[in-house]
Amino acid sequence: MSGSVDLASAQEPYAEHFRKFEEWLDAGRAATMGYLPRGRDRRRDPLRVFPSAKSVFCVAVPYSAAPHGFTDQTKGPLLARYLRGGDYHSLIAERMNRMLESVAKKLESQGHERLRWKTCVDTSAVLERAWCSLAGLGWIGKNSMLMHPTHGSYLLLGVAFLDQETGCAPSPLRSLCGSCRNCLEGCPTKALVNPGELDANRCISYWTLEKRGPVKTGGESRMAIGSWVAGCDLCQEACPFNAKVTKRALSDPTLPDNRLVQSWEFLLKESPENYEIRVSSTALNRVKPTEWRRNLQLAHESILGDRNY
Ligand code: B12
Ligand code: SF4
Ligand code: SF4
Repeated sequence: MSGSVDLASAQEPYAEHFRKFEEWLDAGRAATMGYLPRGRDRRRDPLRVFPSAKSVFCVAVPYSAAPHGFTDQTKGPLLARYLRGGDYHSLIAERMNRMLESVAKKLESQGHERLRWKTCVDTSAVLERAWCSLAGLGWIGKNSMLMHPTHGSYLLLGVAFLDQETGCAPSPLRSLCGSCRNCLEGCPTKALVNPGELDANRCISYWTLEKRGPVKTGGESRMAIGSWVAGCDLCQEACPFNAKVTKRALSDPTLPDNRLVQSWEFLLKESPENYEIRVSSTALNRVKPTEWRRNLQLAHESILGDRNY
């Protein structure tokens, strides 16, 4: 799915997104993710990211909704679904660049000025969900995900600032969450503190993907990690808009790319060097061997209640 929106016409609704972002930062919800407050001014003003920006081209790319890892927790761990396959940062950016290159050539052949752009796939100080929602690709669900009525939330986003206008005004989709609160209730650590507001300090995804050093969780929270070793999909699994996409994925005969799926036995014996080589072409490469080891230990202890590592 793709869409676009001009910066001039998006000013007012974008300011509302940015206000939410600032409130979130000021409430300490970003935990130790220092790059978020550091990029505050660039998120406020996209011209600081790409000085000639006039519009934003956005994509939302679905990924397999089939569980990623072992459903029998005693055999092996679970990983977030979005980590399946190659590293999405480069894959989506390359795809967007190819699309924009062909648009640029077409425009040039029609006598227009050469189009220039900057692609950002989780790599720059950009509020990707905000831009994708303003470009009409979905609404922001109570789990804070960009949601689409047919495709649910198992979507990865990409944004490119263009130096020409596309003539598109903001067209956010109306929220279809209604009175549902499944995601808030389904989060085992109560990290969704209000509809659309996630406190990273309490989130398994943050603990396993972003937090450096020890994860200080005790009792119930520690047990809530379950077999998640990288990311967490529970607030998405709880969502009725993902039920259909999951059913479709489970009945798809093509085998998903499960290169990261390994048993506890394999993982607990694996050397840090081997881990780095094994994950180098995937988005898991963001998790360094020390944190990976910590995640394995936390999850294994949470599932099997022992320290057999
Ligand atoms: C930091 C970060 C995290 C943090 C914090 C998540 C969070 N909810 O803020 C942690 C590590 C916890 C995380 C987890 C995940 N992440 Co993340 N993450 C990011 C990152 C780098 C920045 C997000 C950010 O700025 N957060 C701060 C909050 C305040 O901003 P926001 O999430 O954009 O929220 C906006 C809306 O909530 C909006 N809003 C909310 N309610 C309302 C109401 C109204 C009326 C309005 C106007 C606006 C509004 O205001 C905010 C500003 O626009 C983005 C990439 C990027 N550059 O944008 C990926 C990104 C958001 N993550 C992504 C993914 C896939 C995940 C996980 C699913 C991974 C996993 N399985 O573990 C989980 C999902 C957890 C969840 N429920 O959000 C995708 C989301 C795709 C989608 N469909 O939405 C992104 C866009 C990466 C990408 N390029 O695809 N992530
Ligand atoms: S990713 Fe997991 S821990 Fe974080 S808000 Fe969603 S369900 Fe809760
Ligand atoms: S679980 Fe319900 S409230 Fe949460 S995002 Fe999905 S529809 Fe919205």
